[in-house]
Amino acid sequence: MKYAELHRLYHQPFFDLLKQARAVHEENWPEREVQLCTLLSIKTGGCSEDCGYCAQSARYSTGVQAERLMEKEQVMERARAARDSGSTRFCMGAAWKGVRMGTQKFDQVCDIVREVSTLGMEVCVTLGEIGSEEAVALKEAGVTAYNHNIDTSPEHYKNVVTTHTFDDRLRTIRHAQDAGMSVCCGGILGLGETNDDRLKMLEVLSEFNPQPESVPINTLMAMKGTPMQDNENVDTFDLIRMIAITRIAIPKAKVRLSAGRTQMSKETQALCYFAGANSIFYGDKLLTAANPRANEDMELLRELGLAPLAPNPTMTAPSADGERPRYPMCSASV
Ligand code: SAM
Ligand code: DTB
Ligand code: SF4
Repeated sequence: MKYAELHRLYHQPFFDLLKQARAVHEENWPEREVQLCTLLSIKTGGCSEDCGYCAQSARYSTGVQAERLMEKEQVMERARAARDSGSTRFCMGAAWKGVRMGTQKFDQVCDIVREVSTLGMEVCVTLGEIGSEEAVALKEAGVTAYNHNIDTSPEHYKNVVTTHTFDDRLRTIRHAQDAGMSVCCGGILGLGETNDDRLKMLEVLSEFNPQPESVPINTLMAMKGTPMQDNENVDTFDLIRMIAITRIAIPKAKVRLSAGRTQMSKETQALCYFAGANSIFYGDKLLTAANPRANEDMELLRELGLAPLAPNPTMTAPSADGERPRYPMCSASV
């Protein structure tokens, strides 16, 4: 969906936008279900990149200790616990610039993925930049979705990260799509961007072919020691509007209300569910930061008459419509 249309829809009166998003949501997701996804940081901290929001960058003193890649058995314990608590997706994150075929760490990750994929959950990984070979190997090992966020608009990206470019992000996404993995791609609100930047980010996401299977909408968790530690909080209505417009622009995606829920009231989260959010990170921890307690999330879903989504271990990646551009389409020049 193009920026001009997104802009028009976004700036309707709040309830008109919500009503429209709700209609799209009910048409595409009539089941009143919310997917529960568990995150695990399998390799924490010490990252060479300078993403201005991230507690795991080695450039900032954030108090996050760099750790080695976790052993397979430890990961399996956490994955089994996630499945037993009702999660249908297990997302493993590594604080790397990227990872290359033929390295020990890549073999180790593939080995972990092979084993986790036997548990019947969707398997998502986020390992930074990958090439086409790595993407194929990850898909073969059992990865169902690759998470790689564009985070903000093409124009604002350079104000957030300098060690890689927006185009680098798009290239990795294309490699994941070409290998037949679903793509989980979204962004963060609160990086000093304007409303227009948010809509331009959404324009890029919604012009992917195929559209992302899931779209995480994070709100900045301002990490002490990062350049963004004092950023202003995201306005609640802006967040709800963003969820709504994402639902309209990418109707078949899981829209995941992601980082930052510890700061949100039950009422804010309820409005996000109403506007089209149908997935959350579930469990007490994100990668390094806190998340609401699992029993509180379950209680909220119960109060709202929503239910956790049933498992779908056979998830297949959506296919592209007809001819598609060589890279996910990005209308802005970057
Ligand atoms: N290194 C990989 C990468 O950059 O793609 C994977 C891990 S990275 C931590 C995954 C995503 O988490 C980021 O793209 C960003 O959207 C989100 N994230 C990281 N730190 C955050 C923070 N402090 N607040 C909100 N979202 C955050
Ligand atoms: C995403 O969009 N959000 C998740 C997941 N993908 C990897 C990560 C959120 C990280 C929040 C900050 C932290 O835990 O350090
Ligand atoms: Fe590294 Fe990813 Fe954090 Fe950027 S967001 S510093 S690439 S872990």
